[in-house]
Amino acid sequence: MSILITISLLSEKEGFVDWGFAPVAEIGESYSRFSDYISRGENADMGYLARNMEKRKDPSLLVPGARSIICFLAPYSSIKSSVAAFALGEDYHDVIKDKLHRISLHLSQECAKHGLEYQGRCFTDSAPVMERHWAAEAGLGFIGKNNFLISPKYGLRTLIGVIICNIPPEWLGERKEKIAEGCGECRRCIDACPEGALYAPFRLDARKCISYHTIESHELYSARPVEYKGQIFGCEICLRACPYDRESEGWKELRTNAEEIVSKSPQDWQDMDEKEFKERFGDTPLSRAGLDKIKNNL
Ligand code: B12
Ligand code: SF4
Ligand code: SF4
Repeated sequence: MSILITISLLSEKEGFVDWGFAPVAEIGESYSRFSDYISRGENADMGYLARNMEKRKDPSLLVPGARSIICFLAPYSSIKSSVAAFALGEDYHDVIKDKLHRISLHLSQECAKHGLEYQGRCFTDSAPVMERHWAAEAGLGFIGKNNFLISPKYGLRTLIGVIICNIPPEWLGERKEKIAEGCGECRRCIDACPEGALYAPFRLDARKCISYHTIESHELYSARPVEYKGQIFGCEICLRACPYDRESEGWKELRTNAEEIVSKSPQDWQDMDEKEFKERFGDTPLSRAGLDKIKNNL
């Protein structure tokens, strides 16, 4: 069995809706865009984004001998609530990484049959890997003006998982063609962003972004820097404005708490104590912000 068939089968078995790969190379234009974004201070207080810049530019610094970047798309639901839909179940970092690790283990066994000692690492979100750039390079979608990796077939409700490994790209079969930009004259996402955080095509200033302030910023504000529009964790306005967005059930692991969250009133959150929060939401993305922050976001 070739490595190519192995990945297709494993990707399907794990429930990813699409996968593709690109050869490892230094990043050009996307990296300049990224470093300009950092120079303008648009990363707000996410200091980690400004670290490990050289690894972001050159993924072979993350995995010695790296040859291929294999990207996977994980679908999540379109359920609407005050919590962004990706956060309505288990923590996607854990769910996606478990799946990627299982795939990686199989790849290591396949490589051994071909006389290659496999080296590979799995990433989703938490490392200096430019995931949207690589998913676009792998032919899984185009970068929309709202910054999303948009799959014309599967929409925007996809999270990206990545394996960087030493498998030669020629073992992985034919590379998918890159998908042409699909926004055209549309600007709905920019017009919809309530705080002007998305202030021009492909330009997002996190200092004005509801998602940043409700998830990533550790500050407990006495005066809000932006209006949250009823969101207590994340924001989907520039996602829902997009004509490529569509209804999605997504993985069930990523919506296990949906019913409970949808039915919760602000008072229910206010009345919750740390013990209950830990029991109910300890293994979910909400724990990243913590209960005090969520109460501050109400
Ligand atoms: C930091 C971060 C955030 C920050 C800051 C985002 C920002 N743009 O400033 C905040 C907290 C605001 C955030 C919000 C969200 N995030 Co976020 N975030 C990240 C993280 C960790 C880094 C992204 C980053 O470096 N941003 C800085 C910008 C400048 O880089 P970029 O977004 O990668 O864009 C690059 C490419 O798109 C390319 N590019 C852009 N335009 C163009 C145009 C052309 C022509 C070309 C060639 C290239 C190009 O160059 C850009 C600069 O390098 C990634 C995971 C990762 N490791 O990549 C997840 C990630 C981007 N986030 C994700 C998600 C789901 C979200 C939210 C939807 C969550 C929510 N519901 O609240 C929102 C969406 C906001 C939005 N419109 O982007 C997903 C996106 C999946 C997808 N299909 O695109 C990612 C990939 C996580 C994952 N593993 O799935 N996020
Ligand atoms: S996530 Fe919300 S605040 Fe941030 S850019 Fe999109 S619409 Fe604007
Ligand atoms: S809303 Fe329009 S401009 Fe924005 S990403 Fe979607 S198609 Fe592109």
